[in-house]
Amino acid sequence: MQEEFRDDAVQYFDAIVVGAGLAGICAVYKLREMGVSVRALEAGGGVGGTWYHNRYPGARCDIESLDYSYSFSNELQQEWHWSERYAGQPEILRYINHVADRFDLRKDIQLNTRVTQARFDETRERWVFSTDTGETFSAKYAVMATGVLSVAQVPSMKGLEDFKGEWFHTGDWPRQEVQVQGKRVGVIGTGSSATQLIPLVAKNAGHLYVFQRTPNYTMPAQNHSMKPEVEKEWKANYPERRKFAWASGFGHNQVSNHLSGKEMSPDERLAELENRWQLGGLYMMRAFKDILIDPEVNEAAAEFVRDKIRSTVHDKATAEALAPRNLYIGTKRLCSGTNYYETFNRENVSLVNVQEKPIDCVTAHGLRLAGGKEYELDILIFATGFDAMTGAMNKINPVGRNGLPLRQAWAAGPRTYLGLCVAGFPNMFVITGPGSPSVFSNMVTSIEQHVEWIANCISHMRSQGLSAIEPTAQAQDEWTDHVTDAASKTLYAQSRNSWFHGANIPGKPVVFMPYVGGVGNYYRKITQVAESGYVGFNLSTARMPS
Ligand code: N01
Repeated sequence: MQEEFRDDAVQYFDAIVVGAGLAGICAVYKLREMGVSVRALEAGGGVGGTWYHNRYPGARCDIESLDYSYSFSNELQQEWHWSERYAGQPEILRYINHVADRFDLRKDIQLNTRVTQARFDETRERWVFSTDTGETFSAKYAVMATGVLSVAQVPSMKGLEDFKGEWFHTGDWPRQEVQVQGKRVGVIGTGSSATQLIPLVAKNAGHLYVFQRTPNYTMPAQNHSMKPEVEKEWKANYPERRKFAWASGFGHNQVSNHLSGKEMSPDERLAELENRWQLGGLYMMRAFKDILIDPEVNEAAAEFVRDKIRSTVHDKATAEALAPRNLYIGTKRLCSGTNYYETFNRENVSLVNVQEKPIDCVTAHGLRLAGGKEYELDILIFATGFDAMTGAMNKINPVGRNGLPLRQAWAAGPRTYLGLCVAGFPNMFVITGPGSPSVFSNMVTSIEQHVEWIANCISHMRSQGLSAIEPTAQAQDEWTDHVTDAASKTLYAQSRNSWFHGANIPGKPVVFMPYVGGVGNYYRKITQVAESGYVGFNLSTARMPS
């Protein structure tokens, strides 16, 4: 065989994994286990991805800890002790670091290294990566573990550069503690991050102003210390628990009610909603099988939550302002928090409606709304979300076959086959990409499913001497149509003003990005079919030694 030319200035691996969050760590573990030489390139100063950057006060997962963890090692899941039902960010970050150490993964992870370019070299059928450290890497496989909520979105606001106080984004929170004691703090946004942060900031701030544009529904998390009997039961039954999660719609062990809200009497419906409220967090979305399909059933749940808001918040006008209208519950990601609505009963908290009078600009000393009213602030917190699902990939903008940049391929919205691969981008795998269940699931389950698929695919390619794999345009088109079609049968299609649709980013195509069909069932079957015989893919045999 012909000897491949190797450039000393280039570092060669079988696979480059971009990102060392939960997905990247899992990919490094799995690929290394099968003898693939791998290097993960991570922009952050530590492993953890989302959990490294989102260290704002109150950051916490809303999937139960025992579920939101890797299943790939029984020893790991047996030995790790979660201290709370829903783990907070520091504990999840400790867990990820523990995994990196326990499996000796750090030697294959390069921190403080941002991938600035990725290009498919068609002659060699290899990916070439450039980084902000000035290095070049070459790899047969590009595994994009870039995260779905990893590009923080600071809305463009006039005057921000003139602000004399400090400002932060929840998704890019500093490592040192932010001192809010006695200060005038403004929070822009009332999504998941804000609803977790607000109660904790309110406890210490001199005064907290919450600038709300669209109220969302916030469930009580009902978090508590881990109950020893619960942990014991899980650890005794982990294989069954994981199996259940993998076969379920959402990738976890939350039990769904399989009845339609319409099959229940008003009293039964109310009892079920109360039960879900007490269970807390995302359990509400499993109250009825048609909660995201039938407007009437959805409205019953929405009104139930509005009543809870009214009975919690003392000031009537504030309660009404916090109660969402014309928004199907769950079609903007449901929030889960602790004492969120109660916080608005505090003397030092004010809700400011910026729907009627939007924020006009940032001034040297605070925020000015349209109409001229100004709020003086020492600290401004943007809880304004992310360029979700496509942001990180588009930022790298990989260049595939025929010089096609991803941004061009996705100009009208992301197109993938199964959320895993993109036509024209051979040997590039996206973990939990658009078109996969990802954000509608327990992310760890979806990550493990994708990593397993990728590992099996690479193993198949190696055993068959294949040099490149990519989906056919037809398979990708059919899958993308199916993703859209599945969403069109739900209430998501009628609530387009969310990051699920990319609507929070000016100029981004408004297209529903995740797959609502669930992790188990059809998606599992179709990914398995795709794996057995690689239906829907073009495969090529080696032109060059790899
Ligand atoms: O961001 P968001 P997030 N002027 O996009 C407002 C996951 N997550 O960081 O709705 C005024 O949900 C915006 O208002 P509007 C979870 O998947 C999970 O909170 O566009 N307001 C909205 O209120 C979540 O969904 C966990 O009108 C502006 C807010 O900012 C996802 O991350 C915890 C504005 C943004 O809400 C993102 O959540 C945290 C402007 N110019 C996050 N621009 C858990 O596991 C934006 N807004 C619990």
